[in-house]
Amino acid sequence: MSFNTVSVIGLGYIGLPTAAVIASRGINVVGVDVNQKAVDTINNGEIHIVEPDLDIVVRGVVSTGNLRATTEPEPADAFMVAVPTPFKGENHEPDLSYIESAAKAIAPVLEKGNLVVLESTSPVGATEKLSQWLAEARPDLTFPQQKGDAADIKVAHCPERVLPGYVLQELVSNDRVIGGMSSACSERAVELYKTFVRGECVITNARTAEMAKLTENSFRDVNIAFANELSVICDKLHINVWELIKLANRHPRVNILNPGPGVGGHCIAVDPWFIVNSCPEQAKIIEMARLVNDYKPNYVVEQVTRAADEFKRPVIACLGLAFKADIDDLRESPALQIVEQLVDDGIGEIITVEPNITELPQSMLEKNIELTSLEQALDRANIVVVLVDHRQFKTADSSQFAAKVVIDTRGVI
Ligand code: SAJ
Repeated sequence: MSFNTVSVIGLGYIGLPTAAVIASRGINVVGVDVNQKAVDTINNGEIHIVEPDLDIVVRGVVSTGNLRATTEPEPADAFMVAVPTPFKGENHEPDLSYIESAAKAIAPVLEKGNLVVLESTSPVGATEKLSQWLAEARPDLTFPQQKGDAADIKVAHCPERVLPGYVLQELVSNDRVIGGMSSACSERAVELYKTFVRGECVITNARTAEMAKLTENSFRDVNIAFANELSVICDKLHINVWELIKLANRHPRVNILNPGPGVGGHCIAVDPWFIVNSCPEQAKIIEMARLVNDYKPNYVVEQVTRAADEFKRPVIACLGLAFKADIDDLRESPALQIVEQLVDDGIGEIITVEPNITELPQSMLEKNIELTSLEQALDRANIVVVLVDHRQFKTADSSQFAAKVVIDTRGVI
């Protein structure tokens, strides 16, 4: 009943660390990705994403031959699908096309006794759809929706829950929610996860597992929206929101998160929409939280615009571009959105500081946005906008900000 070969479909921020950790347990792992460049990079023992220590683990498992990447799926005992699940259109409809493509790609190599696990964060019902797509492609095999525990192929959902920046620790230490399409599916999936997870593997059904993941990220989104709403209220009432939240959190049953310039990343700003899309009439708070958080970058732009009105053509230093502290990931970043909006609106001369990158993305270079050091930025700026609570900003000498107009969206100064 052991796993000799595990195939991980999708070698991105979740798939690659998962593949590497399983390979580090001595299991033969075949990683599959449609991106030939990513496949070549991994086979060279290098990585195409940024995650602390991942390069060391990947180099190790590629050199021992435990991890190999390819663009074409091969037979394996288990398949773990870790592909993107974005949304599309105005109604934030989930886009399951990557899951469908993955299903079509692995179906030809499936064999009786195989386990297929969906790891991608998915709307409720996606695991059933995955199983349906597999069944359509392989009428010679039976699937849980037809045969329950007796099916040839076991299918389960086990949502990833790792925090970018701490992926290698959390992959091993976090508890896992395992939702099989039948009990036998869950049990087989637990066997797989037990090969590398030290946390508890808690069994449920596939739909509940899907909803559990969406619930976790929606909970965080709603809590951040509450903090963001408080920050706007506090501005109006001339109260320091950071002090307020610190005080309120001294209550033993209050735990408010931190306001910021908006919610970024590829999870918290996306996943709640899957719930809203399935139950638009019922998911009122969840939808409102999304709207509050999505409005926050506009509010920051309004704040900066008001401050800039006091100058002729101010130099505005924007500190931080990443979507959160101490990472280099600029995707879906509210900080980036704010900077681009300020440039488009022609509000002064914009300079940026992002200690975690060496070059700005093309879209910013095209707008002639400058990337500079913290010292240079503070030297030149009339207005300083703190957009990310990077370590370098938290430890900066606060007297350097004394003569500036400071808009501190993260409360670090
Ligand atoms: N943020 C705030 N205030 C806070 C906390 C976060 O404004 O108090 C902002 C961050 O700056 C960032 C965004 O929210 O822009 C999201 O950051 P995050 O650290 O809350 O979450 P992610 O997107 O990096 O990772 C989340 C995690 N989910 C939860 O903590 C419930 C992670 O465990 C999930 O695995 C991940 O989503 C995912 O892949 O779904």
